[in-house]
Amino acid sequence: YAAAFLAAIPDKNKDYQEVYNAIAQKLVDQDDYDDGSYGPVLVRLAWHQSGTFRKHPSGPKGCPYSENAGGSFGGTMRYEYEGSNPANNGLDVARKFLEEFKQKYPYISYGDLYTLGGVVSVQELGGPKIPWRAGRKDLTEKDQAPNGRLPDGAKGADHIRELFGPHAMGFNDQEITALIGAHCLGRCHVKNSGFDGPWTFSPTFFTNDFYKLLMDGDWHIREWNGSRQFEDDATKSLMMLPADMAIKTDPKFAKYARKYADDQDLFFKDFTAAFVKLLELGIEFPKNSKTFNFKTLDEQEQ
Ligand code: CCH
Repeated sequence: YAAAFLAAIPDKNKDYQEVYNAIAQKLVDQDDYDDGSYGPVLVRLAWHQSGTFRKHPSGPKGCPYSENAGGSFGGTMRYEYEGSNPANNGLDVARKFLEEFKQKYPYISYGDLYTLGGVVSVQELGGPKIPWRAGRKDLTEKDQAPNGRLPDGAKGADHIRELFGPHAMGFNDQEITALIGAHCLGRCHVKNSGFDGPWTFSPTFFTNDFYKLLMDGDWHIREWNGSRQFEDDATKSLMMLPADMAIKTDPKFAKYARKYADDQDLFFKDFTAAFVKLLELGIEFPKNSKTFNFKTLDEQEQ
């Protein structure tokens, strides 16, 4: 096996808590975006930059990490091809939000910055602590993964398993179910995806509400001119994608969704492990590389 991308050992003088704080403070200062936070779109950027990783990329056979392996290592969504992938519609907003930090802290790579933005957002919006490591390196335009590796919201359980599963990103059913709980945050925008609306009543708070609403609520197909999506019977103000609904109707996914609906601590624990794995797909960190456990802004004030 060829080696995975080998991360650099971060210099001790590079203060990533400082970068964390700067991003977190901008989230607080610019609270007039969307539902009141850039956090959700930053989480989606971290995920879409990471989710292009494939164990068996369509490069030369037998060399799983050879070329175009994808993943967050190279920060390649800043380039035209990957940036304009329709699956990444709307993520220019997140990249623009973060760009000033690349200028201000030139030691941070784009891959580190895009993943760190997701970590800051999960933590600052009330989610679990996400241990994070630095050392991704900027790759070139040639290193962009082929488009078509990110999941389609209109599809169901087979599609999700194929794109996240052992032959693709390497996640099992439990991890897939835990990851999709990030839909507690944010919303769908017609101009980006053709879908519309938030999954929860509190799209700027990281909670297990996605599972509670999905599992305990009743859902019907929304009558409208847009893409096929579900609407809650109770208030007709929330949405689920066909892909989300697969988590309820597929018994193997539903088993975990039920647990997460009943136990937010368990969701936080499992989400953390799966999200760290996602952000580090295809990357080999040196043995002595440091794991950052960032303090939130609130914790630092105390
Ligand atoms: Fe997602 N997601 N996601 N998602 N996603 C969308 C928005 C967010 C799918 C489809 C969509 C994950 C998995 C999946 C977020 C985090 C994660 C949208 C709307 C679609 C469509 C985009 C728009 O219109 O702006 C599908 C399909 C899957 C899996 O099968 C995973 C995994 C994560 C993170 C761990 C977040 C956050 C958003 C909200 C973004 C925003 O701008 O509010």
